[in-house]
Amino acid sequence: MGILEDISLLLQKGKAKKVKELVQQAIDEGIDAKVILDEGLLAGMNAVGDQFQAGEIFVPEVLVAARAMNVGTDLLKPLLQAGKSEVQGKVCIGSIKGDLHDIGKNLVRMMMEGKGLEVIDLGNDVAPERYVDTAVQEGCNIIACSALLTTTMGQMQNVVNLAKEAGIRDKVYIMVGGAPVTEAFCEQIGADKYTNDATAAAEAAVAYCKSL
Ligand code: B1M
Repeated sequence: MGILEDISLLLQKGKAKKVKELVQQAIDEGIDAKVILDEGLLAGMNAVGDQFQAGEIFVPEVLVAARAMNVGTDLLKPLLQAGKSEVQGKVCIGSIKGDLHDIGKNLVRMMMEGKGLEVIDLGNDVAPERYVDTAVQEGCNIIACSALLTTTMGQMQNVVNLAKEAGIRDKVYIMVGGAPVTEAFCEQIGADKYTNDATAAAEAAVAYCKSL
């Protein structure tokens, strides 16, 4: 069994200390940080999701796996952020109202910061008003919303509507993402950009800011 599979399996068991050791070992062996993230940590987290859906594990097990994921991601952070560029731009990001999932949102923030963008992290369970108020007060170029639940993604429509009401719709680029979100949904709610992963989100944010 390879080291990436070991990382995935240990993450599924919530063994944060072991995950940390193996992620460090994988880094020392010269495995690319993105590969460790995708084929080790994220593969493990997806398996956790499948087991949870199948009723084989429950919320406490998912939580310890999430903790192990965060420990591993922290180690990869400096490597994933290498090669910071000098782009100017301010983003406010959060997991949408009703949604407590923040691992994906944290990855998006990390990748955006890694590209040199200034990111205001509003946390999770963020009301649409808060994104828009922050964008107005802080002069954000981008509002970035993450949703992991089909029951919360609809709140993103309220962000778009409120940005219109606040008169900032033409000044702010609204980005959406998260597992249940799609390109079609992005178009349907009148948001500006859907991306399916953190790297693509950061690249799209940079491309937008450079176009200003
Ligand atoms: Co929950 N959960 N969870 N959960 N959880 C899911 C999402 C679920 C799919 C599991 C399942 O049933 N298979 C399911 C949702 C079903 C649905 O709506 N379709 C689910 C459920 C039902 C629930 C609860 C309702 C369970 C309950 O209480 N009965 C509950 C809801 C709580 C709430 O939010 N109100 C709940 C709770 C939890 C925990 C708290 C235990 C924990 C979250 C811990 C935390 O985040 N701090 C948790 C977890 C960990 C998961 C799974 C297992 C993993 C999610 C994750 O972190 N993935 C998840 C199953 C799964 O996804 N396979 C599941 C790794 C992360 C990196 O991926 O966030 O998708 P993701 O981010 C990706 C992309 O989506 C993208 O970039 C990342 C990759 O680079 N991305 C963006 C994300 N945001 C973006 C924004 C962008 C662009 C890209 O632009 C702005």
